[in-house]
Amino acid sequence: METSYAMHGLIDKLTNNEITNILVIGLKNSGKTTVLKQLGDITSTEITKGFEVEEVEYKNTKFTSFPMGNPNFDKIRRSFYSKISGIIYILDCTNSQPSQIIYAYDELAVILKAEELTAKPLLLAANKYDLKKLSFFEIADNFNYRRLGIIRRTYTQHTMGTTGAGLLEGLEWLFGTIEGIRARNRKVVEESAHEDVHVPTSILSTAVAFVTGFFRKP
Ligand SMILES: Nc1nc2c(ncn2[C@@H]2O[C@H](COP(=O)(O)OP(=O)(O)O)[C@@H](O)[C@H]2O)c(=O)[nH]1
Ligand SMILES: [Mg+2]
Repeated sequence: METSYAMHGLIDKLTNNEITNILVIGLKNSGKTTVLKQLGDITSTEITKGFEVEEVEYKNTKFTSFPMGNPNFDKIRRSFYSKISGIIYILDCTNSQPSQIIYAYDELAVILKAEELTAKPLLLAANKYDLKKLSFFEIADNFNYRRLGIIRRTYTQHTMGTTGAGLLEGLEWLFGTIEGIRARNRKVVEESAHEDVHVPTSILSTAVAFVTGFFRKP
């Protein structure tokens, strides 16, 4: 499939062999399975009746999709959160009834409250735009991005699960953002490693100077 080849090139370029887990969520029928199929071969596991986890894996990158809207399964989904680097939320653009889009928003907001997901970048895939295209304005009007997390990076992209249109652009943003976060974290680690060498040495040399000074006294 064309999208998966292009996507694989993107992953090769951006993930530097680091393990990357992407959480794919969306209400029933939003297009999760259809989108995943564009990314590669799906492995599907029925954890319990009516609860299916789907995975697409390419090298060190794994997309895992969980169903929503059933509190009984929240615990299973949560156990996966600490490994996640980024989130794709699939929104059905044909759900243009205000009550539907508010429901989609509320369900997402509940998931994003999890501490482990703070600051994880969110790609909002406004799917099925061939059928009914909610404008970015209409989406933004209903999706209160500030409430979804002030420091979270969010990007909205129109997609078509059936053809893969828009997916690559959205993933380019998501992987680029994840890589940016990693690069910053590496920098922080390097800087603090530098401080580690500096701070104890100065404390140590002060202590040594004090002790040797003490013993040198007649
Ligand atoms: N027209 C159109 N239909 C889509 C698109 N994406 C998914 N669908 C259809 O929406 C239905 C539900 O999709 P599915 O992937 O099963 O949703 P899931 O429940 O979230 O896994 C299926 O009939 C898909 O063919 C799209 O972009 N355009
Ligand atoms: Mg499905």
